[in-house]
Amino acid sequence: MGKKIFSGVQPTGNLHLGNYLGAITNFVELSNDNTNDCFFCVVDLHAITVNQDPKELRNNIRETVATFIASGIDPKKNTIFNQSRVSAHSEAAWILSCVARMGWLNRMTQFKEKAGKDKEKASIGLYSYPVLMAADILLYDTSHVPVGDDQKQHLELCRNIAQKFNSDFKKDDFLKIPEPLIQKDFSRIMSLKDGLKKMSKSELSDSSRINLTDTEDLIINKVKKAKTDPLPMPSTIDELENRPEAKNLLGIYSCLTNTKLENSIKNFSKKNFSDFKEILSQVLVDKIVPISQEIKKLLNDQNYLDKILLDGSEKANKIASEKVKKIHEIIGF
Ligand code: AQP
Repeated sequence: MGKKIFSGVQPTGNLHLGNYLGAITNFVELSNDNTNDCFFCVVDLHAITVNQDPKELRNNIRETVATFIASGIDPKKNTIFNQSRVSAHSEAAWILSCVARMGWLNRMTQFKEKAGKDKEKASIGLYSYPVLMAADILLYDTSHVPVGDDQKQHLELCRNIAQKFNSDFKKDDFLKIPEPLIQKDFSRIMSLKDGLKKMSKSELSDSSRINLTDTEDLIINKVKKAKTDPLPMPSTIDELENRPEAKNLLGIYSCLTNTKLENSIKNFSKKNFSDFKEILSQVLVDKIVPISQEIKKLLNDQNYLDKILLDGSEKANKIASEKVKKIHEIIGF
């Protein structure tokens, strides 16, 4: 029997190489296995945990769908939809927020990172976001969730919530406990400006990331300017320990060319960063530019993208509303 896959991407613009290598390539691989049943969700309810411009949000929702398709997800074989169209997600999130414990949420490091020093001013949604994520996953009896390494803790919370619900209401296996699917190597792609910071959409500096809509010139320029250190390229894995930028760039190269990190290190050992960067740029251009061009082409046909979301949400709605109905029965509504 195949896997039941669910994963989401926030339509917050600037989808980047981190989203691609950490999550989307995994979505594509899983969706190519016909035995799997895959749900890929544009998580717009998650996006509004921080301020969004309504017009931009609408465009970003379409751009996320276009990115899924341009990366190789077939909308005919997989369910692509946006979360806000399926009201069961918000409903289940409320119910599960009465199951989740404050102590569990207080431990979530992503909230601490995103809220920063000013956590009094962060939205309640940003704090309770992982409960909505748990609802997203649990409504579909998901068996596997492909995510980047930064989501590991949220997935653990989702498992705890499901276990507590099942045990509180003595309904073994009612909420299926999902397994994370995290890339083995380089599950966290770092900023091009700081090898210790995650590559992120919300980072102000555009040169910190390779966007999936970047042109050839932009990619070449960003790689040229990417931070490195003054030493020649490393010649052993141990050397990478204290050289986060070298580790990140070699990791990106290895992921894109399907090369073992050890072999990439061997290939570029003691070379200048500038020689390596030229090769890395070309690899990135070859992978990203066709996706970027396809995204732009798809965005010209908004009706097509809207239809995919409409069809997907109808399918998702049937499954999710049925599950919420059962949850209502269990809890005594
Ligand atoms: N740098 C990354 N490396 C590997 N995987 C990553 N993901 C995100 N950044 C990296 C994975 O991409 C999927 C979709 O992410 P998301 O859009 O839902 O939100 P996020 O994790 O909050 O992504 P960002 O870029 O960091 O957004 P902002 O800046 O808005 O916070 C997830 O599976 C995630 O793990």
